[in-house]
Order: sequence, then C-alpha cells, then structure tokens
Amino acid sequence: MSFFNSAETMSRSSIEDLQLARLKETLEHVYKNGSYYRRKFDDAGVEPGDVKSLDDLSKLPFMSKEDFRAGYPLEMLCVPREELREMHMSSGSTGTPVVMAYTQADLDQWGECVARCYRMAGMEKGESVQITPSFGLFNGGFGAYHGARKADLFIIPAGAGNTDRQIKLINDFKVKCLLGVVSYGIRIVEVLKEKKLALPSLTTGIFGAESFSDSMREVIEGELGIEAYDIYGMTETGGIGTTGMDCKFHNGIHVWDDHYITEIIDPQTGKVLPDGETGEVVFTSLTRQAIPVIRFKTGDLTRIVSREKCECGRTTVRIDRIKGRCDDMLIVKGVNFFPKQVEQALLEIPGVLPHYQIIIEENNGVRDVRINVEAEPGVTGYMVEKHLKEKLGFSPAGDVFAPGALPRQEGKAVRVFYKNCSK
Ligand code: DLL
Repeated sequence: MSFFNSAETMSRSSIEDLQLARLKETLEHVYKNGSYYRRKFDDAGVEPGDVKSLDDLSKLPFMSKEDFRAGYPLEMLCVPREELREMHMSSGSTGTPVVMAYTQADLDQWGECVARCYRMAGMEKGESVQITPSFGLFNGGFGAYHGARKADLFIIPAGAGNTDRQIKLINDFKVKCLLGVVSYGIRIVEVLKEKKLALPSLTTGIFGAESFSDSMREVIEGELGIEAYDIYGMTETGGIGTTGMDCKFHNGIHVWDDHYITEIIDPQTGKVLPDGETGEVVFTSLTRQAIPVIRFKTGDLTRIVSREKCECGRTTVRIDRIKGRCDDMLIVKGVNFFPKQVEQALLEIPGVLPHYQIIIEENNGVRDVRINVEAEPGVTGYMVEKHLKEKLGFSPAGDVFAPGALPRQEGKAVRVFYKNCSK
C-alpha cells in the first residue's frame, strides 16, 4: 500500500492543529488581500481574530456559487493578477459561469491532491493513465494531468470523445488506468460490447463529476474488468480530486483534510449537523491562494462516515459518496426521491442497460413520472414498473426501448427532463 505523502496518515490531533493554524492564515490572507471577502466578513460583523478554535468556523458567513457568479470574472482574487498561471471555468446550467484561477502554488496543491488519488488507486511511478475528460475550461482534463505529473505517471492525454480511438490507445499502449466522467465509462462499455472488444491491460478506473449508484459502479467494473474509484471535486474548491476519492476499501471518500475542512449542514437552516446525519457538504480551503473558499456551500448531499483511521491506513475524515445535489430531489405524488435511487433500482433488473431518462410530466395540474429505459429483449414495462414500485414506493410508468434507442450526450449526463412543467 503506498501513500503519496505523510499528511495522509497524520494523527487526528495533528491534523486538527494544522487545520486551525492554516485556517487562521487563510482568513488573514483573504481579509487583507481580498476586498470581496473583507466586505462579506464586515457585513456579517466578523473578522479573522474571532476564529480561535475550529468550532469558531461556524461564526463565519457561507459562500455559494452566487458569490462566484457575482465575482465574475476575477473580483474574488486575493493575489495580484500577475501571479496567475491558469484558470478553469464551469458554465453550469444557468447564467454566469464560475471561474477558478490558480497561482503556481495552487496548481501544486491541486496536483498533490490528485497525485494522492492516483496512489490511492494503486498507481505507481511509471504506470500509465489515459485521461479522457476534455483539456479545456472544464477542470477534469488538466487536473488529472497535473496530478499525474506529480505522481510520475505515463500520461496518455486522449481528451474527450472518439471512443474507437480511445479503445485503440488503451490496447496499443497497454494502459492500466482510465480516468473520466462516469457517463464516459458507460460509453466505453457500450462501444466495447457493440464491437465485441476487450481491454485486457486495464485494471483501474477513476470516475467522477456525476453521482453514480452502486449498481452503475458494478456495471462499469464488471464490463470493463476493473476496480472503479469515485473521485470528487468541483471548480470552486480547485477542481477534480481536491475534495478526495475513495480508497480500495470503498468505505467513503477520503477528504484531504490538511487542505480542506469539511462540515455538513442542514441546507435550510445552515446549522452544522452531527456526524452521520445527511446534509449539504460545506468546504473551507486551507492552502489555496488565488481564490480560497470559506464555508463554501457545495449543493451536494452526503454525510460524515467516519473520522477514525481507515483500513487503508489513512486518517482523513471520510464522507459518503454523493447522494445527489440538494436541488436534484424530485417530489412526485408526495414521494421524495433522487435520480440516483431510480438508477440503482433500474439496474437491479436483469437485462436493463445503463441508459435511462426520468421524465417529469404535468397533466391537468398533476405531476407524474415516466421512466424511459433501454433493455435487452425480454424486459417489459411491467417488470420495470413493478420493481420501481417495490424499491421506491411509487409506480412510475415504464417504457422500455431497444439498446441504443435513447439519445447519447457528451460530458455529464442529463437524466431528468420536464414536460409541460419546469423544475
Ligand atoms: O465535475 C470536477 C470533476 C471532474 C470531478 C472529473 C471528478 C471528475 P464541476 O464541473 O465544477 O467539477 O462540477 C462539480 O459535480 O458539486 C458535484 O455536484 C458533481 N460531482 C463531482 N464529482 C462527483 C462525484 C467537476 N464523484 C459538481 N460524485 C459537484 C458525485 C460529483 N457528484
């Protein structure tokens, strides 16, 4: 078992001491150098000196995507512009994009976080990784690259798309690890099946950017013959892998807590929840320079699984794999559910394929759900409806389509569609 560096196995008390020291430094830095942050703190009537312990973090105001949008393009910057070396941006579904800018130190910090992820997935020096997210404004491609450089891997920077060529590259260069967004893992599975090909050299997959059910993970692992890891991160915290990944024991995501403090809050009240309770995860960065985050509300739902040492030897806090986004929750006929639960239930039905749509349809003021799903011959709409009723407690109409019939998308998959109504 190998670690990228010793911070991963520090004692809990040393981590907490380090977190407090770094938190104080970060607060001083943003207050002194970031007019955006200073204004926010002043409005909330707090200043860095008010934070004397980690518990005092809860005195500080939250940040959200709205701060980033209002701060477009570089209003939130806490360093002179000449110190910037790179930027990434996520467009999201609505309005102004979210920008993250990096100093050299920020790029090093990012690279270190991702390098830890590679080692955690068993990737040693000189082993090969094929990077399949695009190399562009999306942080996935470059983050995977910066990390792979730090981890001394052999990089195949394939970028997005052209699945036939991706498969050829993996086989020609005997690639060990594939990194991509979850939907791309599924796309590769599909093309392999279609073309009756295999990827014998591949042992490891690192997937993220979307929440995926355990059943989806099993499909990817089974079809590609690999072990799949769940990598987590977002533009605002600095990108892919900054907020961790699961280890080979798959018992929660290890958050790199010498770099980020994790809190779980009630998304409605903002109150910090006890360990174990599900809520919105909030991150505070401890080592970032250009645009640090202070109590950034991610919109992602999870819970703290443990602060105890993991079987892998790492001592970081562990959070559950992401359940969905706060605003992903669907309510139909009084039943609340997340798209991931539908996915989990669908893929439990033998013959059902990992391509589906959840249609929310309004007729005469009443909302209903329809599930379109691809399946092998023999699977009927009735089978789908019956299983979903058992698992979710309500009965959406199920329409079964032939393999390949539903449209495919590039990048993160959109699974929920609205008809005669909106979110
Ligand atoms: O998606 C970073 C990334 C790229 C992570 C490639 C992993 C792999 P954004 O585009 O800013 O950045 O989107 C961030 O995506 O708040 C979550 O809602 C979701 N997300 C990211 N990773 C996971 C994951 C990248 N492992 C948003 N599981 C986050 C579930 C994830 N959701």
